[in-house]
Amino acid sequence: EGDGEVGVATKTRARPKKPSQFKVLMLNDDYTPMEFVVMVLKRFFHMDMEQATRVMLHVHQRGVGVCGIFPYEIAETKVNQVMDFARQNQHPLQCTLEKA
Ligand code: NFA
Repeated sequence: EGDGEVGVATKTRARPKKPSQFKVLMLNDDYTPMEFVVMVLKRFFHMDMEQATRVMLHVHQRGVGVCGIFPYEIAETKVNQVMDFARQNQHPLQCTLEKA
């Protein structure tokens, strides 16, 4: 080909990858107050009171729940923001990432 590459390599190189999406999961614990979890969901995931309460109760009852699905860098930032905010308030609330 014109640039000296083989056809297969050229086509592969030219096609950008679709950015991977990641779920931000919230885990239940016995100590973080329900009101604090609702505040976190409103503050960092832009949920209204009804949505935030529904997700919080889901996590409380089932052990884990999805806060949202984002590109990797945004998902990781959200996890860090939630964990930092929980730590600052001395709550053990945990969030993790999972490939969507
Ligand atoms: N299980 C916590 C309680 O009973 C509430 C909670 C919900 C914590 C969701 C973490 C996540 N206070």
